[in-house]
Amino acid sequence: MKRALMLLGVCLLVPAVIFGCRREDVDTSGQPKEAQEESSDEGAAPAGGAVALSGSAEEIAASRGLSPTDIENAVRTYTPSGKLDDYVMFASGGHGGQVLVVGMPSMRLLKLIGVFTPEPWQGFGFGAESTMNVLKGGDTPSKPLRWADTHHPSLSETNGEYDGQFLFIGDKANSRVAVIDLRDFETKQLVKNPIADIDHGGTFVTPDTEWVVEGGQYAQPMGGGYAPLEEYNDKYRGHITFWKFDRARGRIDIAQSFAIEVPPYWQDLCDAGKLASDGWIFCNSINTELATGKNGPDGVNFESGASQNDMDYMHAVDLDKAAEVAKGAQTTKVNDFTVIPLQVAIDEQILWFIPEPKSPHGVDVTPKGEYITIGGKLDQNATVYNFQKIKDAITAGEWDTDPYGVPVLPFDKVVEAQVELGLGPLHTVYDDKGYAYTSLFLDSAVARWTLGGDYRQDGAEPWKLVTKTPVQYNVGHLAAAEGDTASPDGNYLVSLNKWAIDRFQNVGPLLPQNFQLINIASPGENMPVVYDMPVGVGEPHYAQIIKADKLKAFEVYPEVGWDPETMAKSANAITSEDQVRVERDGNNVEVWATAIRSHFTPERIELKQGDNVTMHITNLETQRDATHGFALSAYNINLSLEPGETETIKFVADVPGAHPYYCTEFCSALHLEMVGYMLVEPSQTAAR
Ligand code: K7E
Ligand code: CUA
Repeated sequence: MKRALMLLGVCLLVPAVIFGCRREDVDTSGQPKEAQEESSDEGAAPAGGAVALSGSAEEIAASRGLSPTDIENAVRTYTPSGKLDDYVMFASGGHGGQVLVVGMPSMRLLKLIGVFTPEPWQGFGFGAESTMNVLKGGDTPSKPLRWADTHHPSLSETNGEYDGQFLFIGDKANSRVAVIDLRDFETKQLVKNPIADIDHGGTFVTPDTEWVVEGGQYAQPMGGGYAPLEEYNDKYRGHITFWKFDRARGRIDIAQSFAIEVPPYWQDLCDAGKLASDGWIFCNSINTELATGKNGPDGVNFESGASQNDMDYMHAVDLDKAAEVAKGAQTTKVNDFTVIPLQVAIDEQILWFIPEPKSPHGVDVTPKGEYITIGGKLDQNATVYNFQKIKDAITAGEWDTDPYGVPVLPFDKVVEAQVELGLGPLHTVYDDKGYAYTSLFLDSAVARWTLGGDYRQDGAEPWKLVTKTPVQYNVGHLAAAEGDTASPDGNYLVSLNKWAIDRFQNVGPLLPQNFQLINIASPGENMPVVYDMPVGVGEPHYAQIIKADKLKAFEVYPEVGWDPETMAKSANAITSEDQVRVERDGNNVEVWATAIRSHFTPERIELKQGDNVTMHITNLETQRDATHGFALSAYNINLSLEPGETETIKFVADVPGAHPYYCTEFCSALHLEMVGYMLVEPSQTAAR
């Protein structure tokens, strides 16, 4: 403790030394020695004792039990009020069905975007037509879906660089893809895959965002038909779906999208080639054993049945060729969706298999596109493939076929390196220094290792483990700053950990997740965890991190009367209170209303039970901090009207009564007075 205090003093007194203090106080595990001592001695903070919150910095730190390393880490991440973050992380909200927007390095939650799940604050999914239309786009023909298991967010790219325009995210549970417009950070479109219930490899974009890739997962009879599991090999099929993105419209064009039928292996994660491998898509797979599960005590369950083979197959897809074939006559339609049949994919040399060890997970293309790294959940290695060698093997015509006739390239001919990392390697990201970082699920660690080829660092041995940093715990994905682009930034890495057993206050048996910020700015063995951020909404899976200055969101909508669905001025907008009106045609009533601090116009709306009501409300405000809400409990309506926004609601006035509607944002001193009455006269009274 004395030594800690001494170091602390030096570090605090000489800011330049703060970073110099680091090396001697951190062992190669990346864990601060002082913190280890502290936690074994006295615990991180005095329990029940008084904490000095006044006094010198040294006194406060000593009182809170902070080591010099803790203080360094605080200095690395602390972001004072009013100072903005350098990066913004878009993280999947997992079961929450949302996207989390997090500032980095402060790890402050900036926003939670409703995507697949109704979100009350944004009025997403509570009557506003613009949002109801989005949610309905993600429904099945028979069921409304209002939940999700969001997995992989993907920022739009131009020339392989994040351009800050759009964000996509996949819903594994319901095989859906969402489009979020980063001008207003709102969800604009959900598409439901018409040929499969469930996916996993969504979403990943091509370097110019022409295609949004959604790989499948659990095979089914394609399009949702029935077949007994005894007919699994013949009747069940996997898919890889390619959604065509129309950037000008900001929408996926379903008519131009297509899928490739693939064998009933379980396709897993995907990634898009870039630069050297532009035009290709890579997806790993599991269950090449074609296990079908057990029913009762006999037989083999999936967990062991699908883990027998030493090798599964990475699927390599020639997307340029596939896109050509998808326009032609060799395709079929499944539930009205274009599908390239498996045999056509084989004949046209669209689909290639590449052996990958053992129960693989993750497939991650290097920044310049020359290599592809695969993790193996039951392997100790990351396996690196060389794209040039893949092309050479195709040209050389040396391949076997799998039972479905898909060519399988020889492993030895296409592999570049196998790097022994530890237990349970999953996902890999890259930095600007020639390092790769792989999550080790079973080790609960992040491995840093060297790349070879053009990434090779002077004097460093290529394809070699450099160091491992323990994380807490059960790491899944990693996200690196600008990490999936052609030019990653380095600097920061986030370890997306599951079930943080002992990191936070106990909040009951369902454990928060843990985003751990790791400083990867220094080369070599130094890559410590510097911050923990609990995530209490769902398992986040994946995130992407963009430089903050690439985001150019609207401050307010460009014009009063803006429709966030069309991102243009609404035909139903009115721009002043003079234009407020109620028009009745039989029992169809249309209302044009406004909101401005601190009143709605009109404040009385008189209806008759059974009226078909259409109401357009325009927020006339043009200042940034002037959002108004519109809550009408009797009709389950809850809107958020951002400055300039026009929103439409439609309902049948089937609940008679005198219903107040009010503004839900504390918009002014007289916000509580921002209210109106919707009077719905009962029909029997009307008849009298
Ligand atoms: Cu969680 Cu990318 Cu769905 Cu691995 S996946 S962890
Ligand atoms: Cu408008 Cu409160």
